[in-house]
Amino acid sequence: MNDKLKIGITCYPTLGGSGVVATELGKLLAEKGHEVHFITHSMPFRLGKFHRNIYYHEVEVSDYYVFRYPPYDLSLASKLAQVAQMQKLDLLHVHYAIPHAVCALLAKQMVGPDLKVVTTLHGTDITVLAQDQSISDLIRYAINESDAVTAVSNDLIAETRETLDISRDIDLTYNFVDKRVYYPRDVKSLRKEFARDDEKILLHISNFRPVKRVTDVVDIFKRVSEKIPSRLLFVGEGPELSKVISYVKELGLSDRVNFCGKQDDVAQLISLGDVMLLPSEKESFGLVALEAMACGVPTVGSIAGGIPELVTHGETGFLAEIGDTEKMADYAVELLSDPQQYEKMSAACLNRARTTFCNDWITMQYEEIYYRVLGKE
Ligand code: GMT
Repeated sequence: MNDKLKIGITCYPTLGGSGVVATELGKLLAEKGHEVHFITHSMPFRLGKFHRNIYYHEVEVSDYYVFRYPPYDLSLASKLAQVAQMQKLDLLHVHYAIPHAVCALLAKQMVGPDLKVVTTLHGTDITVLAQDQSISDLIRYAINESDAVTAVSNDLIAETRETLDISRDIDLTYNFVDKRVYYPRDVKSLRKEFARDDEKILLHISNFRPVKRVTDVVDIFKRVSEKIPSRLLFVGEGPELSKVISYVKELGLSDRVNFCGKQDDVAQLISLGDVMLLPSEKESFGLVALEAMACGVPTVGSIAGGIPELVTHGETGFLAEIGDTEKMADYAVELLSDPQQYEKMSAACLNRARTTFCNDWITMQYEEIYYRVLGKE
């Protein structure tokens, strides 16, 4: 089946992994000839320059004086319906059940049943919001009423079923990275600005939310740096940043830790690293570990959520129980002090990223889901 489709995509345009995956998917679908319409409150941050077949429709929130809270959800639903009708969209692919799937279902009611709704679950609406009784019925409704639902790991599918008592089909569609962007970059001269030749570089990239356990990253690094000359690069910003900066100072590590702030071209920075640290408490997938894998950089992290589906323990990285920073540090030391094992693991990373998580393959899976809901199999 190679009918060209008209697809509306809604995501959190500025939010970490889910925004990146939604935007990259849109770009890949557009390259394949589909017409893609992003319907979001601001330009998705990875969209960048002009792309053929891609259109952007901004959701403007009405701030009428009777509203105590500006109704973003209603503005989005109304914009989704308007764009769907005007552009004759075949389907809306929304990322996150709350609020996006609920808004898409409302738009479908307005437009008619031919407009299909595909919802992708990324984690937080299941692992956090669904615990809240006041909203869990709405999340269940959004999931059950979507024409198709996908989730980014088997772990998230299991948690969705268990938490919300859901029995409908949920398609597993792993996250992916674009192999033309994520590959081992030649960063020899840039590396000199961050570390001496005899030093290893450990990396952590996140939005510094409490679930990322960023102080564990510092603990792991402290132990590693006692045995191996090394440096730690932090990329990203978020609520725990000040706490982490103080902790680094308190442990006397300031001269070996760089805070790089928010960065766009992370493939370049990841290629500087020898190990990615991801000791999260919750992680439905862990896109950053895949970005590292695609650059040949193994991850040392936690056995949390979907991470073990992505990082094969002993092959493409090492995993320990959440909070076991001692073990994670031991694994990192083992890896960094054995060049042969490192080379083997780095090669396994490249191979796994280019097969199981290949962008062509995952894009095709989404297309199959679209054709299925449209009855065009
Ligand atoms: O991790 C975050 O705080 C951001 C969040 C997002 O919406 O981008 O990440 C979630 O979706 C990503 C893309 O599917 C996954 O890689 C992350 O694991 C997931 N985060 C959590 O489950 C905490």
